[in-house]
Formats: sequence, structure tokens, C-alpha cells
Amino acid sequence: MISQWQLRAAFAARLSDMYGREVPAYTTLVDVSREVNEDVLRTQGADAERLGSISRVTAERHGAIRVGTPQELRQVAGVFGALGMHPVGFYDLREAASSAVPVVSTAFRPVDGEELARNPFRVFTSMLTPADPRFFDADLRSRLETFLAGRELFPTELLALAERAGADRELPDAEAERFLQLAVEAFELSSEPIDRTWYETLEKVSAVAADIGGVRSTHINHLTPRVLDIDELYRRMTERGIEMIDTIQGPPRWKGPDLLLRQTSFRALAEPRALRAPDGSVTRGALRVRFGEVEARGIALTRDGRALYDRLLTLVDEQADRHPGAAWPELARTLWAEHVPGTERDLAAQGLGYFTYHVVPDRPRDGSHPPTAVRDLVERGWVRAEPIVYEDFLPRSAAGIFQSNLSGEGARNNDRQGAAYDSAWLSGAIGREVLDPYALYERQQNRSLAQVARELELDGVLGRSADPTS
Ligand code: OOG
Ligand code: NI
Repeated sequence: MISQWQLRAAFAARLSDMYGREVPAYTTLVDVSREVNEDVLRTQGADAERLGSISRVTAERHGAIRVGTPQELRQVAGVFGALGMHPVGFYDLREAASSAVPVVSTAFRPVDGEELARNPFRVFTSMLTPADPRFFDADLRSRLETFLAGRELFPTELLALAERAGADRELPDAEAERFLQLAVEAFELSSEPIDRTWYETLEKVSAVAADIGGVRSTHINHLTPRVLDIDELYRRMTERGIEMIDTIQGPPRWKGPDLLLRQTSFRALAEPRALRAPDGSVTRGALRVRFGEVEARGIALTRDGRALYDRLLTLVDEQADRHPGAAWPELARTLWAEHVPGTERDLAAQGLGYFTYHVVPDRPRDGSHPPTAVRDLVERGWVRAEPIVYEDFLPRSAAGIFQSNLSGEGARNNDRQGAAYDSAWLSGAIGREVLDPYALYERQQNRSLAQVARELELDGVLGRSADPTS
């Protein structure tokens, strides 16, 4: 029998092999990431593994895929459900992007600590929004919906195996092999000729819409390795002559703890694709839609921490507008130093970051009673705080990654009212609850506090709603 996590790890590894064959520059990115990680491990020692073991980080990937309809999203949720991955978070990239990115998204990922440690594979999954009149008029919407309704992304056999794996949380060897084969195939780039006129019609509205709704299949858009020093990676990729986008998205490089997520990518490459002209003839063309991305992960922030992050981004933007000559990362670094706690301890004490708490084996044993506040327990050496790594995505960074790799701005009519989507709508569409990432981190933190309370016999003092800031 092959368990869910083994299926997940095998799927991630096979997808990586497949994508490496399709996009050789991805292999370079993986190689350089590995070199950087080895160097960081050598210079920083155990500190380098504070946000995940080196074996987890080396195998860690996130994928990005794009589908067209709620039904396709439900099907893909079944495939990821088989791998023990659940929808977490709602991202509205229509709002986060200034150019035309007509999608709403979620991320499928494992949710509990043990599963994440085994293999944290996650997939950022976007769904097209043909019903949004800012992008699609009634005629185009109806043609698009008809086109999408007539295609099949996932064969019935795959969906049936997925359902079985989801229910049983494992598959017999032969079925597991078949499932993996079909699942990887479903995300390969198709060689079927693309109707050029239809693709171009959609491309005028949005390159993303064309990539999703202009073809009869789906494909992995990118697969992202995790690196421990993204600035160094950026330098080394540039040195190798690979053209990177202008920026690293997310928090700036600074002296304090790594927070949330920093990402960058290399520019979308021209890939040969078969195109069908109106007269039926097939020619070899090229499309630029797939790129290579890399990420560095930091500490998960609480709602307050995240509000601070969002506020600082706005502040940096305002200052950048006022001082057109100033470099964004420099402005950001200055503001960070001013407003963000420079140590993990202060992040925890101010309730800005998520941590798990653990009783220290060599705690004071002089007969004294432990203090009853989490902050005091940490400060007086009874309890140690370990950062919880951020497992999710950032809408503004995601929009930045989308945009920096689009060939054109597309078109959007902001005079029209956008179609409304939210997490509850998405849950209904998928037929599974879209989980709240904050609730997941909080549960992990609270479980560790409950354990501390049991071990130190502080039950009732450090209650279920233990607040590490108190
Ligand atoms: C998804 C872009 C967002 C990320 O890492 O933030 C993303 C896409 O291009 O389909 O992958
Ligand atoms: Ni990505």
C-alpha cells in the first residue's frame, strides 16, 4: 500500500522530472538553489534549519496551475485531496493586480505539522472568472464558457482513483502507479494545435485568460524550489546569464528575522507550440507563458503581524511615489527597521508572529514555581519558542509574479462592477471548505501551549486560549 504522503512526495518528484524535461532552465534553478542551500548550511550550521530541516527544504516545491471552471476546480481538488492536500486561503488576484489577471485562487496543501514535515508540496491554483464584466463582455463570456464546458482536463479513470485514495488515504501499489502516471500526464504541456484566432481573441483581454481558456488542456505553469538565501540565488542566476524579473517580491532583505515569503522568477520563455490558422494549416509558433520561480520562506505572521506588513507595503509605495529616484528595497529596509521587531522574541511578545512553545529539558529545578505568563516562561528559560514557517502565499506578490511575466497589460474596464467572489463562494464551488490559514497556525500554536501547560501543571492558568503576549 502507498500512503497519501508517499503519493504526494512521489507526485511532486515526478512532476519535477517532467517539468525539468519541458523547461530545462528550471533544472538550472533547482541546481543553483541546492548549491545556495548547501553554502548557507555550511556557514550558518543549525540556524539554517530553524525554519525546516534541510531535507524538507531541498525537496520542497510549490506548483502553480490554472483552470477554467468551478467544475474543473472541483476535479483538481479531488486529485489533490488524494495527495492529502486541502484548499487553504482565498486570493483575489483581480484586485491585487493592476493589469488584467481575471482569476481567483486558493492553495492546496497539507495542513498538519507532521504531514508538512513529511512533504510540504503545495499548489497555487487559479480559476478563471468569465463572469467578471470588467474583463469579458456578454458575447465573449458565453463563447468562453461554451469552450470550457466542452473540454475534459482529467480522465474519468484518474478521478475515480483520486476519489478512492481520498477516501482510503492510501492506494494499492498498482493503482498508485496508475494514479501517478495519469496525474502527471494531466499537467503536461499538450502538443495539440491551438486555435490561433481564439487564443488571440482572449489574449487581447488577458494573457492569463488565453493561457487558461485558449487551449483544450491544462499544464503546470511553474514549479518553485525553496532557497535559504534568495538574494544570493538572484545574483548567481543573473551571473549565469538567466534574465530574472526586476525585483524580489515580498519583504525586503533586512537584519531581522525572515518573515512570510520572498519570491522572484526568471522571465517567461518562448516555448514552441503548434498553432492552427483559420485555413486549417498548422504552423510552429511560440508562446511565452511559463516561467521559473524561486522562493524563500519565513515566519508566519498573525493577523496583526500581517496588517503591519500590509501597512508597511503601502507606506513604502507612498514614499517611492514621492521620491521617484529612491530604490524600493532601500526605502523598505528603512521602514522595516523602524517598525518591525528585530528579534523572534519581540515578534512573539508583541503577538505578531506564530510560534510553537516547548518546555526546555534543563529548565530551573530549584523548586521554584514556573511563572504563569508565556512571555515570562520564555524569558526565564522554562520554555523555548520555535517559529512556525509560513506555508501560504501573498496576493500582492502573486499578482507581481503574474504581471511581470505577462507579454501585455490586457484590457480591463474599471467602470463596470466586478463579479463578487469570496472564500465562502469558493468553498461552495469546490465542494470542500476553503480553510482559513490563520486558524491553522493558531491551532498549531495553541496545541503546543496546551502541552506546555500539561507538562508544567499550569492547567487552567495557561488555558486553551493562552495568549503568548500576556
Ligand atoms: C500563479 C502566480 C502566483 C505565487 O507563487 O505567488 C504564484 C500563476 O502564475 O499561475 O505562483
Ligand atoms: Ni508561484
